[in-house]
Amino acid sequence: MYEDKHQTTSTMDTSAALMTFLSKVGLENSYPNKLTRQLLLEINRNSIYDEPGESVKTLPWRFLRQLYGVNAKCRNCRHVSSASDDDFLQLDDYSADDSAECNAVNPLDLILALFLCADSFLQQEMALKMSMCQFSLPLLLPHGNNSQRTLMLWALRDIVKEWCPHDLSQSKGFVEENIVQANIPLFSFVRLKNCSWSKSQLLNHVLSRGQQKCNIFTHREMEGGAVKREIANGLVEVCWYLPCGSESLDIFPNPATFTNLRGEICESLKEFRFLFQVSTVIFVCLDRVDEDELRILTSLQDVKSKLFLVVNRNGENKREDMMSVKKLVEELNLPNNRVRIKDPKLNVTEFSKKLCDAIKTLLLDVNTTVSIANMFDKAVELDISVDECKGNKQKEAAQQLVKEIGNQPIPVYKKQHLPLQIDKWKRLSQLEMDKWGLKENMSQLLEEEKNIRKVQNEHTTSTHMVMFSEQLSKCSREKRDFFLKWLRLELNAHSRTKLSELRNQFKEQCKNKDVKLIAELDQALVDSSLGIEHYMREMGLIYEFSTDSISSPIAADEIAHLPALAAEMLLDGYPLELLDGDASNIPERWVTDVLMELHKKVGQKSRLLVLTVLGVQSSGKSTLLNTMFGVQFPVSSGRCTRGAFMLFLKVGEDLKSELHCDFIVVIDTEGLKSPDLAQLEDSYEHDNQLATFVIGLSDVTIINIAMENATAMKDVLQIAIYTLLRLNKREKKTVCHFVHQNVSGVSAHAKIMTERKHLLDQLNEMTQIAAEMERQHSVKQFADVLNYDIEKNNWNIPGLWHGTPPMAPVNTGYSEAVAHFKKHLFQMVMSDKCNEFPEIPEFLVWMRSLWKAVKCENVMFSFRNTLVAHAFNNLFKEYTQWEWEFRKEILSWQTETQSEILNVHYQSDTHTWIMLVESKKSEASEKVEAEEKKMKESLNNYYRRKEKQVHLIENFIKDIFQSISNIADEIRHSLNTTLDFCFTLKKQVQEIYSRLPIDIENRKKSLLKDVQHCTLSDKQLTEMFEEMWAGVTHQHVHDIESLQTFGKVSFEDKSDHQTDSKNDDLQILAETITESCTKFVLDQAKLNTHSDDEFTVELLAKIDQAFQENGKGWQNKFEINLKLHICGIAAREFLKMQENSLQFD
Ligand SMILES: Nc1nc2c(ncn2[C@@H]2O[C@H](COP(=O)(O)OP(=O)(O)O)[C@@H](O)[C@H]2O)c(=O)[nH]1
Ligand SMILES: [Mg+2]
Repeated sequence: MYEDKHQTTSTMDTSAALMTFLSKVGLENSYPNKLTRQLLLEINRNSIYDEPGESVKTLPWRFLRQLYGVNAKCRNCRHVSSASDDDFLQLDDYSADDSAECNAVNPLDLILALFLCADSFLQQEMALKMSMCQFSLPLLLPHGNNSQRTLMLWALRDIVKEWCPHDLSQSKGFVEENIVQANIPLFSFVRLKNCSWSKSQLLNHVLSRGQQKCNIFTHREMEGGAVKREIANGLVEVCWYLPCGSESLDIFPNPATFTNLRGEICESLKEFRFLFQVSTVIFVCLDRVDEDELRILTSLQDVKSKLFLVVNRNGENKREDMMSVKKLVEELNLPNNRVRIKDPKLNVTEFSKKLCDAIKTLLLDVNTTVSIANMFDKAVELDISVDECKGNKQKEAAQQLVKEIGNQPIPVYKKQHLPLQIDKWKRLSQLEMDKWGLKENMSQLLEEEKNIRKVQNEHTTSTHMVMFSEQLSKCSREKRDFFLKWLRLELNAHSRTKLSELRNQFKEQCKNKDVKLIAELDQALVDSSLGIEHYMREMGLIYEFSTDSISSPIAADEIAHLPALAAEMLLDGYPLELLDGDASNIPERWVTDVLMELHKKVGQKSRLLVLTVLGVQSSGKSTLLNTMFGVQFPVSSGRCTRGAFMLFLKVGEDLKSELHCDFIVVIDTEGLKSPDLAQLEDSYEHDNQLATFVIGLSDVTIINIAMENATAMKDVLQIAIYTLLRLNKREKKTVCHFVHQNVSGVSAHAKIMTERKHLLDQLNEMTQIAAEMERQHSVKQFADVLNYDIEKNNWNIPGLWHGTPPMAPVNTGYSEAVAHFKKHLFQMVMSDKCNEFPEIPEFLVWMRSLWKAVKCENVMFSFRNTLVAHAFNNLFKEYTQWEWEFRKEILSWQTETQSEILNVHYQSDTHTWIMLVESKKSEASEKVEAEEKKMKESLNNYYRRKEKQVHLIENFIKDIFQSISNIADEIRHSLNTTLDFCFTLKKQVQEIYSRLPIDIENRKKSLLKDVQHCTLSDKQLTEMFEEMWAGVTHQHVHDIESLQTFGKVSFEDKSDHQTDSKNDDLQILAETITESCTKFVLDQAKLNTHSDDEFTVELLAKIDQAFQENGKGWQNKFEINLKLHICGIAAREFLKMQENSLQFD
């Protein structure tokens, strides 16, 4: 009875106190749960300039922003007026002190208020960032649902920790687990009314023994800690002790959970009861025991095994106090080792050691462990609400999906359920690239490509994909968010064991330097990862390959609606995969349509500033972006997803005009190969391609360098510069910032400067070589290609952790350096007054053409760096010369032979020709063989010349020999075809000539028949005869004339139609067709991808189509003339192009 009354009044008091506090800090309108993470992702003045505000109402926002930048200083709640408090002796002015007090805020109150105002997703993110700062987190939140205390299970769901228990440390193993799911002993700390020490401070002392002192719990000695708490009593906080595996650093060999109840137990009986039930041991801190407390404690069950008293012998009435403690101990029959008494002679640090030893002993014979997830039922039983409900539809859907994966290995599962992204898609990308190289037969490539597209289109969508896209498209936005979050959690949990095992092996092998195994493990890591991004990728591919005739269970209109869905998700802050790094391919249609939808959704206001980060894998790129922008790119120690992901961050109204853009697009890249892997594969293609593409795409590129891998970065940069030079398309240069990780600001400035100069010198030198190769004489240095200033664009960022993880908090130096970098980066963008950023449609055009160009430059990407490329280029120049001689030789032989064949007397019999052609064919084959041999000889000789740095390109020699053989094969094939063609032609001509006399005779007869029945003048007769004669001869012989004579002057229709107006119309038609076809010819000539035959067929088809579209009503002659005219133009353009390309090479 007493308890209930007590609780009701206190509930009323506290909710009034809560509202007062919320309005004091300006959060009254955000309560309950109205703040979203989207609010914090906006780029605005406040998010860039982190300055204390004027009023106490700015505190929550500043806290959140700093927390988003994982700055552990965020708990120092200061605003301008509190910061300027002075400490003058104010003996007689007590009122001034009061007003300062009423404007001050206890950090714990602020954190609690923010948790109460945040929505489920923001709560999770706050918890995640707080745990990175090693802050305690709320476990039981007072004033939650209907003023109830709430168990914060959902809010902690996202936290994953790694630790190394000592029994595993021998095997170098570690445990990686979702912290709410881990079964760990739980130690709770509570206090009685009379307790003269800060148990939070005591706990901090205990937990940071062994390492630097850290303030896990806020306490009275901290900044703002002395301010009276207004709402936070009844809050239960939680933190974890996790061993790192080192005996000298770890205070306990195994993990342990610690909770801390704020306020005395009498005021929070429910919380206390809950803790008592779930804890392994509960530590009660006290000076003395009051009567009602005695009653509460003695009424508990099983108290002997759970209770531990921590007594401070300190008060004025020491004797009396100790008597009350003694009474309690006797009543509970508590053994001696369950009581620790602090002597006034000991200070807190010394006492914490004793307590630490006691806990260690307790840990040794623990037999009850508990996970937070398992507290659910206990909470419900005790009438404590939980922040996630049972029977949540989205959770069930996600669980169902993951359950169905079952024990299948992930690679097998992916093949079955996400088939579009497996080999075919990869092959398609390879085909695309081969098309630009000179590797294989074009028509074969095109055919294969067509087939793959067809197969991809006909794939029936797997049941899991149907389920996935239904959950995304049929639910409300909030439900969708929940589904995706659950799915991510479930998938991570599902693959965690396997992945962490692989990662462990990977780390081991990196030490052993077994490169082959390393590469295998790297591939296994990629194959075994499964995340939301794989489902999203599949969704994109379903769209990419869909045509109107689809046979998938997802209906056509639903597929059509996918881009809108993805655009919505982009605006909600989900990343979009731009470049699929597993397949090195971009689903262009998908990306284009998604971004165009987004463009529509934002009312066509979509100027984009693109910012990219580039660096070796696991060099902290994602961590850097997450810290800078408060985003959540996946962070892990081994690479799982490859490629580039883009995120859209809105720019606030206050900055749009200064930044000249509406969105900041942040692109995170997979990371270039680590040196371990680079040794193995001599193919640098993928890295170089990725780097060039993202640098070319971005306005700002951050080059992330950890000292140990600067060389790898340098190599990639060179190739990127080279390619960018070659592409030479954009007027505006990408701004380039170098971020040096793990370098503190003060460390030997001079030495660092020398190193940077050295790096820049090398880059300059390479740029010069590249510029020389590309004959771009205006380019003299690195800064001519990328916008870079050695003084201004270098940033030092100290190490991420302050101490040894997992107990180390994020180094404040790290977060401040990142915030500083961010501020200056944006200031530099703003200071450039002539910045103009493209809107989405323009960006897309650029992206597509860049990607195409990057694919064309494929050859370039196989080089490690510019020196190699240079050496190769020199060889290539000579190679082209040899090839040209080869072709020239064959061509002149061919022309000669052709005319020889055509000139054979037409009456010779077929047999003679066949003999002739056969002998010519074998002559051709000998000719080609001889030339091939000559060319290979030249190559051999080249490799014997030392001055050409041939040692750099030794590993290419096999390929080049092969490509000479390929050329020979190709020429042989084409020669044979030409000879066959000659033969056919000759045969046709023969037939025409043999038919000619009969033909003339027939026509003559019919003409005479006509003449007999009509009266025509002589002139008319002559004309008719002429026409007939022309008809007979022209029809057959025309096509033998050389094309060179056609298309030199503008087209004139020589056929005569009935009327002038008809002639005018035809002239216009002819000009239109000529114009459109010439454009087509020029485009094709530039691309230079088709063989001549293929191209001519295509061109003629195009002309035919144009004729068809314009009806009929002209003579065949007109059609033929126009075709000849256009083919003449085409022939000359191609010749010109070939000459150019020879000159260029
Ligand atoms: N020691 C240390 N670890 C870091 C630093 N930056 C990031 N990490 C850790 O390195 C791992 C890989 O980081 P991540 O950001 O995923 O690297 P990415 O592959 O380049 O994106 C993570 O476990 C990070 O916590 C750093 O400066 N020092
Ligand atoms: Mg990353």
